[in-house]
Amino acid sequence: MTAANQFNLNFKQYLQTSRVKGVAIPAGLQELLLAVADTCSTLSHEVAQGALIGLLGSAGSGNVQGEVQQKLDIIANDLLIEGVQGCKSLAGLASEEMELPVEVHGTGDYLLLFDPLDGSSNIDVNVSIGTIFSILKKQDPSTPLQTSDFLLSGRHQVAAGYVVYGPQTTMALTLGDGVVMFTLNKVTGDFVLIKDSVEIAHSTKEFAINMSNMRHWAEPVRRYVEECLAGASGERDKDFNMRWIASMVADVHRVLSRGGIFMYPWDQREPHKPGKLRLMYEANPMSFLVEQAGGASTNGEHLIMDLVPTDLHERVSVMLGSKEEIERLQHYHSQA
Ligand code: AHM
Ligand code: MG
Repeated sequence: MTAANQFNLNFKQYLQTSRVKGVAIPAGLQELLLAVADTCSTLSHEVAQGALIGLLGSAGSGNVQGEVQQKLDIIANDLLIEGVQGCKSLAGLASEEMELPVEVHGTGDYLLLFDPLDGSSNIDVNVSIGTIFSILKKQDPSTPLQTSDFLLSGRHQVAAGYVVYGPQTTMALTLGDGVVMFTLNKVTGDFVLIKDSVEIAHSTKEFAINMSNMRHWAEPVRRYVEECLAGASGERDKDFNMRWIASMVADVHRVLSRGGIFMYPWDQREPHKPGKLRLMYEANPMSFLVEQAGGASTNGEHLIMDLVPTDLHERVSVMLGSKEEIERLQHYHSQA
């Protein structure tokens, strides 16, 4: 993506002046992206208030995935729906928190998918959480919205990003021509460009995985991590560092910022499920960002972006980040 090379551009100015592979961003897409960013700006404010406005704790309900919903999961979901429903270009939306898609302007051009509040287990302990979003082009805008309209591979995404609510509120975005980052100016409520051409270094010494599941992993993942743990005295000839935030947004933000890999692979705790994370509104948008930053993303056998979903809430095994490490993991899977 190219825009006037000024790091004081706000998000609206950025969208108006950018070219994606030489082409201006369609007005309808600009409108939708701005609505998402504005809602995340509001949500950032709510997140920061926490207990002061009674936002912490469980909502006492469950979502379609059988997971306990936190109050903030529901608030974030409602805010996003309300924030984008005025967008004429939006045909419909789907969320981690709702079983079925919601029609917005049925025959619009775009479909929005989101995880309104990723990292729910971190809400009450004041650790970074976020919002993940993916935008698809509706294949036939003339037909009424159906769930099957959403079931497209990640390669069909026209935009994807996340907003991480941490010490700073930062948004990463790709429109298919590189990755850019914006930080929220909490005084003006504007996202301001802070980084263009985000690149993930091809090699790394840092990995992220929930080690408590080690005994349940498949052999290729165990082999990979054991080699990392063996450090300079083992196969890898270098010492590795490990991080696990338990918010995919925050872990992927670290990977985009300083390299590394993030894994939430299939494991034997629930062998019939392909993984914990959801393909359409977690793995696909993150894979689009990572690929656009020069990294790679796989389920072990296939690039995640190539998977064709059969279910809106489909789960997937995820390994993403620095290219050399992902290639190594793919190689171990092919040998197993
Ligand atoms: P969520 O969308 O319900 O918050 O679940 C997804 C999160 C990811 O952000 C994170 O990587 C993972 O779940 C952490 O899981 P675990 O607690 O098993 O380590
Ligand atoms: Mg999530």
